[in-house]
Amino acid sequence: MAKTKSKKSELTKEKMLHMHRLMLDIRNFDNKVNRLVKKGKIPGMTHFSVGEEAANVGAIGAIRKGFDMITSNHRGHGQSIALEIDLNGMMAEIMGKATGTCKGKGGSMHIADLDGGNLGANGIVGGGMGMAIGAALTQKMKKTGKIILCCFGDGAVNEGTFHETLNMASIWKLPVIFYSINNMYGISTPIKSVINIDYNYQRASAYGVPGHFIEDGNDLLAVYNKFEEVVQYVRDGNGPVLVEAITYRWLGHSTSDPGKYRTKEEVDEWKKKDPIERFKGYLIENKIATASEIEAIEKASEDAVEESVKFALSSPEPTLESAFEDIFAD
Ligand SMILES: Cc1ncc(C[n+]2csc(CCOP(=O)(O)OP(=O)(O)O)c2C)c(N)n1
Ligand SMILES: [Mg+2]
Repeated sequence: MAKTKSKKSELTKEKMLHMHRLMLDIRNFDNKVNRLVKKGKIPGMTHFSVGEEAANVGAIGAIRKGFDMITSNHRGHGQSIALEIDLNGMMAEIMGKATGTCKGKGGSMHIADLDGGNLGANGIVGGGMGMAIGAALTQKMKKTGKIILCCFGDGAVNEGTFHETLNMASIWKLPVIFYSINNMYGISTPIKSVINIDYNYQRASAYGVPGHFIEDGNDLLAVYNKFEEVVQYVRDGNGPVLVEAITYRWLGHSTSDPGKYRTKEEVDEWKKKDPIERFKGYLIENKIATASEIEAIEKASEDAVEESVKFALSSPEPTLESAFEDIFAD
């Protein structure tokens, strides 16, 4: 098991345990959804964040929740959970129930919660980028002090909108963090086969934007520490940054992917870099928490996910009339 390289953190025990809990929630929630899809309880396509927990929780843990905002992509469960969007509402949304975060009309790929600061997941690769800079322009004009964290994958950096929005955010010095969560594949395409540079963050300099690299995106504290630095930079009015973190998805691209393009050895190698086990080891070795304290958190997370399933299964379907509601903005 690869160890976390971070030196002992200045973070409070409470914050660290909370982030550990959120990583567990992501893992448990997505594993549960995967099982429910296989049982036919969930319609449509779902994409899982299992393996990418630290890349999500470390980044979102450094913004101000309930104040700043995020945009996300098709693989958005991890980001919503890291932002502490209600698990019951998420599970109900994924099952298409009226009690879901979007009243059951969005499903897995369109979870949004404006009050919670999630401007929306998005099935269009790169689709969140335009929304992010629009929201960032609003914050700048209204001088709210809020920043936008725009999350996307490695595959999105070859979309035209990546180049357009990075350039526009740069010239207008918008308060936005472009965050490429690099799991090294866009469906079955290895990122290295579609870019002629080593890493995506290197593109930032072409737009006059600082580029930051997190080589070990499975090290929660490495992600958090980098984000603490860039959040401050952006909040101070210096304009956008591009951050890239290397991580890996353990499961297929979506529930319909048999994953033939990756070897078992490659997947197993990454499982040895499990972000959750590593952070648990860090907490225990540094005597931040005892094994029994962590067990209690593990149990609480499993219970919360079970509860979300009960809530979603017992929730009503949306009414037929509701199909015509929430179509136009007031
Ligand atoms: C504009 C657009 N092109 C293609 C697709 C089909 N598609 C869905 S996910 C995906 C790969 C995205 O890869 P990446 O951005 O690395 O995210 P990951 O799935 O690896 O998290 C593609 C090509 C799409 N949804 N939208
Ligand atoms: Mg990818």
